[in-house]
Amino acid sequence: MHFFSTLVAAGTAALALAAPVKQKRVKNFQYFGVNESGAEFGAGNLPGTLGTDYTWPVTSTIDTLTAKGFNIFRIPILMERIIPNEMTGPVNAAYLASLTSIVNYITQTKGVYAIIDCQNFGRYYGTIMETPSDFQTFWATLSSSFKTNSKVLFDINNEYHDMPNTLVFSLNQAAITGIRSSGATTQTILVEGNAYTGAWTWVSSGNGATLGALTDPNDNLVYEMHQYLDSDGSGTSSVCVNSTIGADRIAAATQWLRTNNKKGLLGEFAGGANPTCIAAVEGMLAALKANSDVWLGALMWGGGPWWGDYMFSVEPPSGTAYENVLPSVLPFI
Ligand SMILES: *[C@@H]1O[C@H](CO)[C@@H](O)[C@H](O)[C@H]1NC(C)=O
Ligand SMILES: CC(=O)N[C@H]1CO[C@H](CO)[C@@H](O)[C@@H]1O
Repeated sequence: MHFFSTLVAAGTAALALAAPVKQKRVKNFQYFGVNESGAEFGAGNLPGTLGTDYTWPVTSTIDTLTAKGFNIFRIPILMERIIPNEMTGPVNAAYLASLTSIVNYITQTKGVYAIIDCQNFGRYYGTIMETPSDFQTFWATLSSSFKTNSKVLFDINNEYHDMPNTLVFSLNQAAITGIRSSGATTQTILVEGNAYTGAWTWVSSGNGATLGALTDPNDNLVYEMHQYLDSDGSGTSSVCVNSTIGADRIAAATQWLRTNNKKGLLGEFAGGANPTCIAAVEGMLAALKANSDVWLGALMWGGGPWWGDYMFSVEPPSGTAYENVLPSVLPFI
């Protein structure tokens, strides 16, 4: 009886303490979640047909993963679908309505965070974006629809690659300016780098040397990096290099974040459903946790209703990684 009432008292105290906290953190990090693919599928067919070329994440998955403790979902979209034909044009109302619906479900119904991610690799209609001022207008238009929702994070562009670092800098800076000018001043902005924004090459690619100088009038930038654990770091093989490769590959980026007084988010990671990869993922998550002053969290790649038997599928109820990798991730979040 005494034991029981102590527990009740402790629980009540914890509730009383927890009540004023507005932001919903996970235990070890500010953010931990899953990418939810679908709306960026079928990029070879633009604009594409909903239900044939692309789809949207399903709310039951958000329910399941939120119940497991995850508090952030990254929603990849295509720039050409949200603002077609030219970056300075208007939004496509139907695509925006679907995006808003899933974002509102995540942020309002579930009370957790949603990342709006332009999954465009620094390209628009397949061509490297060369005009930062157009990209500034693009982001001013897109962000204005979400400016009152502080649980949204804006992910400027997914995985720039094979373009000048100076252009990556200019595009990011223009997008930051566009977002803030639209009145979206409370949201975190996620900045990605060149070389597919790999954590393992953040310093060696020159991303660190160029992107550290980005400025935000609202001082709310987070550097988003991705890390896969196969030999070329591309996330195309279920074989990981070895059991320590996760911790090894984030070490230099961790040092860069700390030295430069920046915050990071590991926006994509995955490993195959096998013991070496699971050990490598666990080692990486332990290293992130040990450095959670600079790493705000991480997101698994990836969920979404159309992955089928994809090796990294975190989609409930039977995705390969949902069944075999996610249970090893949960203790770290
Ligand atoms: C894993 O591979 C990395 C990269 O080749 C190497 O630096 C590290 O020492 C290896 N770890 C083990 C335990 O062999
Ligand atoms: C590792 C991996 O699958 N990365 C994917 C990220 O998302 C884009 C768009 O869905 C894919 O093209 C990448 O392969």
